[in-house]
Amino acid sequence: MLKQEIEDGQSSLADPAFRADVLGGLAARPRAIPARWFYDRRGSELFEAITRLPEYYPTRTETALLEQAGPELGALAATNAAVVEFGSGSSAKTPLLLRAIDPAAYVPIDISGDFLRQSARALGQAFPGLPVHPVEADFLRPVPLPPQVASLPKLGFFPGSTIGNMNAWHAVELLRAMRAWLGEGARLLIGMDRIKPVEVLVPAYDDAQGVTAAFNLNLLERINRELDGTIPVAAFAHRAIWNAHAARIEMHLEALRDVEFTVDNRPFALTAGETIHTENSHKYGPNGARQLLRAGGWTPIREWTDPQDWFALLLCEAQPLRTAP
Ligand code: AVI
Repeated sequence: MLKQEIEDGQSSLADPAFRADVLGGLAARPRAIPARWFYDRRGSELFEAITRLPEYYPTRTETALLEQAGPELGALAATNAAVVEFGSGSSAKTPLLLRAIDPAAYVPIDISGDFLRQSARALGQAFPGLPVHPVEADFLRPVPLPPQVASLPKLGFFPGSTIGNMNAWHAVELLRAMRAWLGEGARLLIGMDRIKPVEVLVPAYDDAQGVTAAFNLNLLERINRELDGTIPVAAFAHRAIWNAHAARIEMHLEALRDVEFTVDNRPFALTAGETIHTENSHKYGPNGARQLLRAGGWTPIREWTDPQDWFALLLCEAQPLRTAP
């Protein structure tokens, strides 16, 4: 560490974007910190634990949908396709898709290099003949695809309803960017969580074992660890709220008493009851889902849902854009 950094109490290891988002987010009204910062090592482990919770229906529902859709996907997907997965390929879902469509190549894109190499290695072992071309990148920015897959038809894979963590503006921006990277004629298989009764939604984000609470509170621990914070973590509580108007679950961290702390030597004060907004998880009805995809340049061509209509898997195509009806 440089002397000035020691005096400032700053760690030279801290990600400057994390520091900027936290300092800006704590100073803003309403206070809010982007959900992407949940995923340090501990946060990623806690998220994996969330996906196994009895209350967290999305993962098991989507996995069952993929199993069910497998044969049809195999028939619908282009032979010789390159599967391009946006996000990690560590889950059980990727092998299900790869087995169903028997692609010519697999391109996992992830921001975490370690995680990416680990899951690419595991998939390489499970599918020995399959060329795997990992790309370490933030897929929220333009992604150069490996030249080896340039001439292959593309099937994008964006499972987990991660699109729901973006507001409509950013979701459409991302869908359009994916269309630009994958090219006209490409297909996209995307998981989207449905609007459903609040009695199902809220426990999925506020489970009895407190795993989601630990996941949310870990953000404060991370700030203390990486940005020299003095946040009294025990003075905050996890809140999961269904915002019906915006059709989203909101996660917040609520101050249980008046608190004062510093982050990176900057002072902050919250009064009891004030919150820091940490995540949105948007849910879509059938029409809303299809409209969002169309706005992003993707035409839905097939849809699979579970009997309770809790989750949807949509196959879309980047058809030529037309203005005439
Ligand atoms: C990653 N993402 C789709 C999860 C969701 O359901 O919105 C993140 C999550 N947050 C709390 N539980 C799960």
